[in-house]
Amino acid sequence: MPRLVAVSNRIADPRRTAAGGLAVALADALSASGGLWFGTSTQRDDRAGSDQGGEAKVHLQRAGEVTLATLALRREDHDAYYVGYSNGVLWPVFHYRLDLADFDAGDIDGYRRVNRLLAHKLMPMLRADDVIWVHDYHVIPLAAELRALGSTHRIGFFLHIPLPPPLILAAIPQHEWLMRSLFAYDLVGFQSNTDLRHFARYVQAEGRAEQRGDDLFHAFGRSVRARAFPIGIDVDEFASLLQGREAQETLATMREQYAKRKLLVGVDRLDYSKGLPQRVRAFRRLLERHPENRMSATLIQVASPSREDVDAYADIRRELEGLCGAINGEYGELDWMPVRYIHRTVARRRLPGLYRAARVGLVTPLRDGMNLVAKEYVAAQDPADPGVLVLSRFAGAAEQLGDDALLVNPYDTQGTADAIQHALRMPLDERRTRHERLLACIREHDVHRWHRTFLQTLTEEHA
Ligand code: GDG
Repeated sequence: MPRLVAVSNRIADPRRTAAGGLAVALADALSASGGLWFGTSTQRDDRAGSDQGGEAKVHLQRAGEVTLATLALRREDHDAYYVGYSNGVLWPVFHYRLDLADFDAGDIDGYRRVNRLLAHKLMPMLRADDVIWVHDYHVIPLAAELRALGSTHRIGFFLHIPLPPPLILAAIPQHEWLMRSLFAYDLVGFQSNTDLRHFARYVQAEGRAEQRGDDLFHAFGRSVRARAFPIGIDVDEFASLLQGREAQETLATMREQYAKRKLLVGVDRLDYSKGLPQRVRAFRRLLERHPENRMSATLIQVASPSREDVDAYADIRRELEGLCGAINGEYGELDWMPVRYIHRTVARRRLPGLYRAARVGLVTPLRDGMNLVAKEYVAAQDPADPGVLVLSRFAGAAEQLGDDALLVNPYDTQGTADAIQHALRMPLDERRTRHERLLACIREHDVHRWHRTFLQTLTEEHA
């Protein structure tokens, strides 16, 4: 079996629960082949020098069978590559938010420089028959940089976030260069069929690509295979977390404190793509139009801190905090607050207990590659008395879960409020039937299947 080398901006120690399902899943794939996981470090190192790396040394650490390799960047490089270009240009545009993209500040030179540096540092660590799997928008040009250094490895890429339609993508001044660099991969994976269609339309229109067969695209003198590989969670890992002490404690506390209430839960990074102000407005509309929910429906919104060095994130935080304060001021009673807003990271071991206590799971992003919280919420429910998932039609997860979740348009405040009301009133039979199908779906399309099918597709043409 060839060794697997995974590359992503951040890496996580898979032995720590806090790392989450993706790290665990990647670790499974990496452990089986004694693999290497390479990414940037949270440390800064001003000796890192030019794009060839100067004095910078890769830091190596063993985690069971897996080797973790990290590179510290210069502050200036990190700011240009991560804050400026990745999160100031690519993240907003790929989530259809041209209004939030800062094309001037987004430093393309820094993005290129860091990708070249990563390739220079990775290349000497590679063995001839390694298979390389590159993750996400921070490192799109990595394969092109590796090829420039002579790599002939099988290299796959998975985009965790959505790919927007061609005309939105075309707003990025370097769109052609970015998309052309995808053709240095052997396989490109997207979260959904919608993203895949956007890719096909883009390369046909802008790259005059020829599609050969179902998933093979030829353009820019190279061929690339592109497919949808919807990511999932590790359902059993999540179920076993639910049995743990912290989750059970959280569940018991919630049940005791909210014995007479109906809980709704939202768990998101505090990100403008997650539609948090829209969600709180819909909840407020629910209380306004369906007053029987007052003194009862309680929204617990965990909004974990994220990318606080990017301006747009400070704005969304202010807006959300203002809205939560206003709704509590207007509707709150001495013994009932409609919204509990928590701007901290809740321990991962507690999350399943929180999900299980909630009658409604609110997953209403404005745009999302997949959204794993939707799947975690389903996995944590009691099949005998499950809660209802209210899901945005703009989450990648809607392609899989859309028939059995209550689908909403998060921009439609009234429509979302009505769906929440429907969820709160849904009879047990219907809740059970929907949940059974949702659970079967997330089990079938779990994270193990995701990495297995991706890696099989990446390596199969090798034979
Ligand atoms: C990107 C794409 C795609 C959240 N708050 C806390 C916490 N979380 C955990 C959740 C979940 C994960 O973070 C979030 O995953 P999502 O999929 O919902 O969203 P992104 O972080 O934006 O991820 C997304 C994903 O990549 C995978 O491909 O699905 O579309 O945007 O696991 O539970 N975990 C803890 N405390 C929190 O407060 N411990």
